[in-house]
Amino acid sequence: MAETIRAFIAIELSGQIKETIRNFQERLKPLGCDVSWVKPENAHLTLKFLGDVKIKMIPSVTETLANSCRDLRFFDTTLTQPGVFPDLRHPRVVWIGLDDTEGKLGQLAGSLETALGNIGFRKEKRNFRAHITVGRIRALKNVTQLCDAIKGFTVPSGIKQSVGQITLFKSTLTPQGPVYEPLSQSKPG
Ligand code: 2AM
Repeated sequence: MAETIRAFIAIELSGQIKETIRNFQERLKPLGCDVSWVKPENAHLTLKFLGDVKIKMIPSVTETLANSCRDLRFFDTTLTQPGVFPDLRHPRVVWIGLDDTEGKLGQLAGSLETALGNIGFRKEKRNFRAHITVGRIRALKNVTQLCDAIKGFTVPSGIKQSVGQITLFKSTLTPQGPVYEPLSQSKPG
């Protein structure tokens, strides 16, 4: 069987954003919900989840990312308010948003989707939503309190994230949680 690695493409986050995520989680943790919290140092904005990739495909993934980045111009986005997927009545994923009112993040994710589709990766069926997952709800325990606290949390305004580099990550699932390792970084041309 071919050797594979689990991989995804993401934007790495600033220290200030990770600190905001930590503060948000600290507000929610005492509510006693059954949530798997993302370690703030591991938090990222996923642009494309690749799943299991044959190791011999990695160079062509890296080349595709470099080509997709060639036309990218640096831009800034800002942190927006938190929310849940799929909705407040059935919360499964707790996230904090990144502003994409100009659609630049969506365009970046879309161009990666197309370029990676051309080398055989399956297209994502869900529409891109610019979000940072901060927790995954394991069981519906105390979720009303959790959702109230999420609605009541205000992310400070003006927390910036520059988008000028995308990272290909290897993800290793361990009993202590996922371990992410950057494999390559692509910057605008
Ligand atoms: P998320 O931020 O939207 O939750 C690394 O595992 C990242 O890949 C996760 O942060 C998650 O993005 C995304 N991911 C993991 N498993 C996935 C799957 N089966 N389908 C789509 N995205 C997935």
